[in-house]
Amino acid sequence: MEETVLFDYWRSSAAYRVRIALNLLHLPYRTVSVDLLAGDQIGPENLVRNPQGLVPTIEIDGLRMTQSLAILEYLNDTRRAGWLPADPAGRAVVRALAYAVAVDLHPVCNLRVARHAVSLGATMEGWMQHFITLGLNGLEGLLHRNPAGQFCYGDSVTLADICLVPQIYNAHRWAVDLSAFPRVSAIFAVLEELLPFQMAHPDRVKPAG
Ligand SMILES: N[C@@H](CCC(=O)N[C@@H](CS)C(=O)NCC(=O)O)C(=O)O
Repeated sequence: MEETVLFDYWRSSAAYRVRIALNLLHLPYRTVSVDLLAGDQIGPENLVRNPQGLVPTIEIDGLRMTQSLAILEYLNDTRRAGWLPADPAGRAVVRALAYAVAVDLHPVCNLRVARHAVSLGATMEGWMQHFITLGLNGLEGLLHRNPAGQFCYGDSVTLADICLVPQIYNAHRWAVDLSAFPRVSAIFAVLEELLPFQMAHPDRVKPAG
């Protein structure tokens, strides 16, 4: 069987999503670090694998893939992970929760965006706190529409949970006040106890040195 390789950066929340997914599936993989602070993402080697100049990229099943949500859906479909409900309405709800984090909140907090904002006079902390708070506020409201269950949607892990945990890591990193988000906080408290999530935590995968 071909080796699975994840091109990753320890603090990247998009890569963190994929690490969680691989761990949930017990899929062994090797990591190649792309140092975002050193600019490796826009170096020629990474641009060949990821023309957007981003992480993550994964090599799996003889394929090379980018975009964490697309990777999660590929893993879900090929490994029958069950990260999307069986019914179309449920799938739409879970995707909406995942997109609220990965498509709306996360991109404005991306390194290249935040650095540009800082060059225009924002502070990194102020920018992050503003947009993470705004994004989590919307997510909290969406979650209250489906209050049953210990996770974002019911009692099994979905794409939404895989997106939530890296975002809360970032919220903690930037000292965002989460007291106004009780449902987000309660779900996170359950998820952070699960081993596949713990093993994907940036502190567990940070390269030595
Ligand atoms: N939509 C992409 C986003 C990937 C992304 O934004 N990656 C960030 C790290 S979380 C990155 O590589 N940033 C490098 C940069 O901004 O220069 C995905 O989900 O894979």
